[in-house]
Amino acid sequence: MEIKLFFSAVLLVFLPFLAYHAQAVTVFDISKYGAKPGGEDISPVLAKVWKEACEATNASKVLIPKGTWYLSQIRLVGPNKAPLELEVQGTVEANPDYTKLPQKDGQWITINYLDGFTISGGGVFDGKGEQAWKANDCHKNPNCPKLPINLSLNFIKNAIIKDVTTKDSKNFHCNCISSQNVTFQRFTISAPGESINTDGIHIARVSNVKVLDSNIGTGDDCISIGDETTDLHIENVKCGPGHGISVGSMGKNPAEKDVTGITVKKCTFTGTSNGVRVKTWPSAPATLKISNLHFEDLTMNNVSYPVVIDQQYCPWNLCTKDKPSLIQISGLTVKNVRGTANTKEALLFSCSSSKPCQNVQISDIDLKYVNSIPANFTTVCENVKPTVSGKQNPPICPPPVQAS
Ligand SMILES: *C1O[C@H](CO)[C@@H](O)[C@H](O)[C@H]1NC(C)=O
Ligand SMILES: *[C@@H]1O[C@H](CO)[C@@H](O)[C@H](O)[C@H]1NC(C)=O
Ligand SMILES: *[C@@H]1O[C@H](CO)[C@@H](O)[C@H](O)[C@H]1NC(C)=O
Ligand SMILES: *[C@@H]1O[C@H](CO)[C@@H](O)[C@H](O)[C@H]1NC(C)=O
Ligand SMILES: *[C@@H]1O[C@H](CO)[C@@H](O)[C@H](O)[C@H]1NC(C)=O
Repeated sequence: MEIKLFFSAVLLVFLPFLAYHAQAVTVFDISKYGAKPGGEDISPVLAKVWKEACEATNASKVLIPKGTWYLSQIRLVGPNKAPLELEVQGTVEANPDYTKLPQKDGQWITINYLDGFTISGGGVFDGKGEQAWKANDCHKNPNCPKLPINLSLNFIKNAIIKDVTTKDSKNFHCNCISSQNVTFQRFTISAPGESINTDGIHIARVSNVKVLDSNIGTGDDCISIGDETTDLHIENVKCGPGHGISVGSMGKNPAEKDVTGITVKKCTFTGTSNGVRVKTWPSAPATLKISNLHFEDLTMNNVSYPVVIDQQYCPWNLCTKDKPSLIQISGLTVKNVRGTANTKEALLFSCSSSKPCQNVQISDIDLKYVNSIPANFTTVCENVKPTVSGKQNPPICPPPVQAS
């Protein structure tokens, strides 16, 4: 009886181990299913093997081997029945002419409704964006042509995106929307600084997302964070060129939901216009709360504005500033920020007059002006009373200078 029990226990402990080893990963190598490198569109073959891989009841892998592959456009949609990996060893190229996408209002590569998904392989998604940037004036023209996103991940759970590069996307390089438990690791994004509106990763309506050990250089925000984001952890990311890591812009849509739990840690910003930034529009209807933001151990190399809370965000005069933002920011810690800045107002805390920032703690700020320290290197503080400790270079929220 006792011995039987013992053996059952042993079996229980080892069963998962045996099952793991019995399951071979089925590999769908697109080159073995008729895809050819060079100019021929791989999307029909990729769509076909993707369907099979999703149906597989054992773990499977879709492999895009070494070589240069042309992909017109694709939607890789689940559900998947077992863990599924997309291994990209080669370079996958888009058509340089974005008007040639078969689905005009679609993205280049859309990946939806997967649970237990991995992208890996060390390969490159090359969005061939150069022509499209010239057409892009969306930052100032509401009727601008809508450009495709490079890699659009939506409704993804328990996923890892690692060791891939996206290059010269026509618009946002990558978005990750309505997803849970997604880790981006060693994810490289590159586009020239002059490319317009090519946010590196746009993240919104997600929980438990991590961006780790990644290198992001682009023409807009390295990472932009939209509403309904909870528990986002960004660590060891190098950002530049670009506009930094931004929460928002927020406020224009009354349905926007709260953002909470954003950590940006051990990141380096080089030659960017901002480091970390929160931006909300004035005279805008949304009343969401933005809370628990932790910006710590950040290195700035010649950054214009290393830390920015801008509740009067109004670029290109696209708004009026007569009414304050209705968005409450609270629970902000800014800790151990060092390096160099190239504007005199290196730190900007411009909170809303209707919802002053609450529970703000600032410690160990050690920034130098990139050339020499001008007498008025300072912090702008509006509607905020932070708790300050440690180093204060520049002075944090100094009292206004008395007119003599
Ligand atoms: C490429 O960028 C555009 C930007 O609009 C985005 O909408 C689209 O989802 C992206 N495609 C992929 C595959 O990310
Ligand atoms: C799928 O896994 C089962 C065990 O779970 C195994 O018996 C079977 O051979 C596997 N099939 C393939 C195609 O690998
Ligand atoms: C998150 O996803 C990873 C990768 O699929 C998985 O190993 C891990 O168990 C998931 N975590 C949770 C809390 O579900
Ligand atoms: C700092 O950046 C500015 C542009 O933002 C540039 O003009 C300047 O040369 C840079 N200085 C150094 C020392 O890199
Ligand atoms: C800071 O000092 C410079 C001269 O060094 C001056 O041109 C500038 O107007 C000053 N800025 C402010 C905000 O006082």
